[in-house]
Amino acid sequence: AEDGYDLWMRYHLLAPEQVKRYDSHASQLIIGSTTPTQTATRDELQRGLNGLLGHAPLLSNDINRNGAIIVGTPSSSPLIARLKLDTTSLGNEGYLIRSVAVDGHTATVIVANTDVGALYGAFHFLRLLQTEQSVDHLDIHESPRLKLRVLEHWDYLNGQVERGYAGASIWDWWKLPDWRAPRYTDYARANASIGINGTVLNDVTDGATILTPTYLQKVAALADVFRPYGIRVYLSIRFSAPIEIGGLKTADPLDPQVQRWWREKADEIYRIIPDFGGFLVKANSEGQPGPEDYGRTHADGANVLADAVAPHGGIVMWRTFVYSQNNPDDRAKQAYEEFKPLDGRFRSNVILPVKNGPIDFQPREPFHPLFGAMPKTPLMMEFEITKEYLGFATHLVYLGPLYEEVLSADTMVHGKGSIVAKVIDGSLEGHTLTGMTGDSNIGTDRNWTGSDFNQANWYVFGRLAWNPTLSSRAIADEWVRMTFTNNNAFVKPVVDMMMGSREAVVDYMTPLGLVHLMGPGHHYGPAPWDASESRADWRPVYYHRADHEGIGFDRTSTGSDAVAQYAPPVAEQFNDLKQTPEQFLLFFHHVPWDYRMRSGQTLWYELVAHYSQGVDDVKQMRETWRHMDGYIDDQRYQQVASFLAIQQKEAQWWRDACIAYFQSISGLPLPPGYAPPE
Ligand code: GCW
Repeated sequence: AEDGYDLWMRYHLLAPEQVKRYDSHASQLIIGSTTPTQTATRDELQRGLNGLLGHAPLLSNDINRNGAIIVGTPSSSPLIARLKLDTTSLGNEGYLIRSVAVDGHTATVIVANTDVGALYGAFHFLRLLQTEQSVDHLDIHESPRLKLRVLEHWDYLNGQVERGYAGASIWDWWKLPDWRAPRYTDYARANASIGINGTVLNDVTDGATILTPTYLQKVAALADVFRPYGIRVYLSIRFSAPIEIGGLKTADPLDPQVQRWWREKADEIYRIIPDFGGFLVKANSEGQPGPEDYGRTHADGANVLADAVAPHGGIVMWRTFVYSQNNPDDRAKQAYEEFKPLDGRFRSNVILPVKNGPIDFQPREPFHPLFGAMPKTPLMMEFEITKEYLGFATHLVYLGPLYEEVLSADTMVHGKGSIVAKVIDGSLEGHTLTGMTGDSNIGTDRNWTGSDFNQANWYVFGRLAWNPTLSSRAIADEWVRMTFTNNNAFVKPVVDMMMGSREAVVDYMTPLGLVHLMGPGHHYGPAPWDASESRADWRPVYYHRADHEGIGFDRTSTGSDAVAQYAPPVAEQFNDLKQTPEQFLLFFHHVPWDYRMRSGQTLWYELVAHYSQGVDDVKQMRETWRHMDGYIDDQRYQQVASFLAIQQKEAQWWRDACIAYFQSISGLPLPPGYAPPE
């Protein structure tokens, strides 16, 4: 049955003419199997080629016919060493795939400096076949642009997943460390196939229990399963752990006892997990404990942990998503205000995850002003893969365009071209500690992610973490081919549908720069009127600020002046009503309802038009999908169709609720000819 479990690694038999085409490039497989990673690579190639071609190539030690596949490193394979390929620029994780002649025979070599690099190369080679690309005259040279490519699981030890819409946590803590579910291996394969090399197992607001000896044994078991696939394990830690499980009176980072406690805890962890990645921390945010509880800074807090893991080569990811205070002024400013002054005060093994936008993973936000603002500190991108604010599991929203929009946004800190991708790949300021982290959408659902199309968001995250300048359309294209079919009659319309899906959700939820109109707490469905939360900055009304005159949050120099956190050319643009891109209009400006938009329409009419457009787009998506019947298996086809029906119903709910509410505030009539809600 096609339940989506195999993700993009389906390896179904290709069409006969494709099999024929690739057969001549897969006659023999020459690959070592002395390390666990080599074995995993061999198994994957055999499984993949067996599936795609109907038979696996002969495993051999020597080349004796045309069309061999030779995999390995110069140090593990004498055959590869003899080729004298230049691998210096590949680093530890890169690879070459090249068509060569060896001893008078044609061959494809997959070469790296490490076993894991070769594994990545093997997955790339399989992808070429899965997407029916040529494997003649190959000369591929790949290495990751970012060092840390991390999935962050917001999983609690009780199995619950914060903002998870795909079932429970896949970590079965009760049965670990003894039972290592096969699913852990499949998880590692999926991640390795897209280059993800780190996983944070527990939620950033999880307690301190995971640091106790019993749980560390369980963590070590998972680390053992992941290690052959090049994946390191990280843990979220609770800053008050020295009190909670250490019996200390304080967690003050400048207290010598606290420092010793963290050092000893790190030593203990590395004794059983020698390649442990390090810690992830959410401190002094949304009620979490942190160094500020003791009058210390984020740098003091991060550094005590950094010093503890440094002797073992570990790192600390110290999150910048902070808004501990009730923020009557402007929550969007807080991260910058707290962190910018600390630039240069962090140890060299600290990296700061920064969410893509200054609020919180909204359907659209401008890029976060911290990007480019902390030249002396490595920053990593934090994207949310799980669709907390984008319709949970059912709505079809491909996040590639969102990620790409942010990565290609120009911070202008060193003039034109200072794009966010260059901040996080380290090239703008010369950092070598670089990375991207994604808040995972994975759970115990058979299809892992709650819907088939949500798998694409895991996929695109990994591909962009490998290379943040890739095109989200190209990634969607390869994902569709691997996940569904190579039939162009399917691929083309489905990729178009995916590419448009993000703008659709922006339109039916939060057009023109609006944010956070979702129901507080659960974040599902519209509630722009909601003022029930005790905290001002948890109320939708705090964000849209609609009144009789107009709508939007004034973040200009006459308002909260959040624009001043951007580099001058960007600040100037956002500060000016006329120059602000309309997609960010209400994020930066409080605009009169009768303001003339570029289209010539009033803001009010345009707002209504966007909501309608969003619904129309979803109708169009359903129509597109209706024509896809028969191209793929019925099981997945039907579920997507049902989910699109839910999405349409809910897009209408969003449109009608938001228009009705905003109309009650603006007091304006609906545009002439506006169709009444069905
Ligand atoms: O988006 C918000 C979520 C919280 C989450 C927080 C964070 C882990 O609503 O559930 O907590 O972000 O990123 O810390």
